[in-house]
Amino acid sequence: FLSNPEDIGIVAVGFSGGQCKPGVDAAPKALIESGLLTQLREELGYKLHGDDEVHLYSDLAPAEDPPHRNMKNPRAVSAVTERIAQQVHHHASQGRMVLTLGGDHSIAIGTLAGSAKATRERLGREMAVIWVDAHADINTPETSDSGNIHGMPVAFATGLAREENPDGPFGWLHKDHLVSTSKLVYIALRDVDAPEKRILRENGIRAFSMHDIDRHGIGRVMEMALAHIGNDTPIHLSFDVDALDPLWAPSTGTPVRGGLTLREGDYICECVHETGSLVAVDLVEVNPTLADERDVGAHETVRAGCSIVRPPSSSPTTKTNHITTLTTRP
Ligand code: HAR
Ligand code: MN
Ligand code: MN
Ligand code: MN
Repeated sequence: FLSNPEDIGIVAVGFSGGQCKPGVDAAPKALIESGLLTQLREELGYKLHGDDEVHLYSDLAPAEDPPHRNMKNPRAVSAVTERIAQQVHHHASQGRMVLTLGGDHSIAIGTLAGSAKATRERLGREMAVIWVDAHADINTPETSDSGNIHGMPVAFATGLAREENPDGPFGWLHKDHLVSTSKLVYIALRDVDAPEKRILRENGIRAFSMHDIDRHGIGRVMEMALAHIGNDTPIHLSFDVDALDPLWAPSTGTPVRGGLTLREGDYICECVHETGSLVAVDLVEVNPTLADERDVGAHETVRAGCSIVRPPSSSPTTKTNHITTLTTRP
């Protein structure tokens, strides 16, 4: 049902206001300079749409932005995500797959709103979300300890953190923008706050932790995740680079050990791509300024991010990437 599966809308957002560490705003530029978009365009033959500009949205930051419901930078994050929602909606309405390069994970309030609304309007369908992350990002402003909005995007996207005042921060979110908790699946969780565990349990949200991946293997976990979503359901994939183990992606604001291998991360994306139902992808939380002593961390993390976004170069529709030549004996 993707009318233009070869067309990708690019939204590059250098925004860091959903958390407190500077540097995550430099990610889109670093990803683009390392050749991500050139590869999509020239090697893989996608038609890219966008304004070839990394949006910083500094103009949207209000002069004063005191805490609201305990959130830090509430008006700035609200204004930026509202703008992102419009951009994503614009691309998705024309049947383009939308690739958003963040930025911290608060930007997903905008990407999910834009693609959920466009999917309803264009396909008359409710979209599913696969959230790949070490964290559940489902704190409400009231349950969050940190007040950082990058720990809350799923609560806003599902309506669990609804703003009653339509003129208040995030008052722009309407029911057309929302995602159902029954269509949400988590993969790679390993650092979930106590109130978040309660929210997941009370809403019956499907979650595959690192423990589940160890027990069943990533192959079986992807089968179960996609079975939960159901065939032919439009999918928005939101990939936080901290889902990967810090061995592969150390340059991120809140690394948690015991994560996915780069191959497991790639495999998740390949499986979702193979469904043919992908409507949007976010890649977030790459922070190229948080390098390790040898200064290889940033480079490795950017490379990992590129690997995650890039679809398999042998088209999965031809199934050639499943043929393993290693089993052919002379
Ligand atoms: N749960 C914590 C909070 O609410 C930490 C959130 C974490 N960071 C992220 N998001 N990188 O995935 O503040
Ligand atoms: Mn623009
Ligand atoms: Mn996240
Ligand atoms: Mn995370």
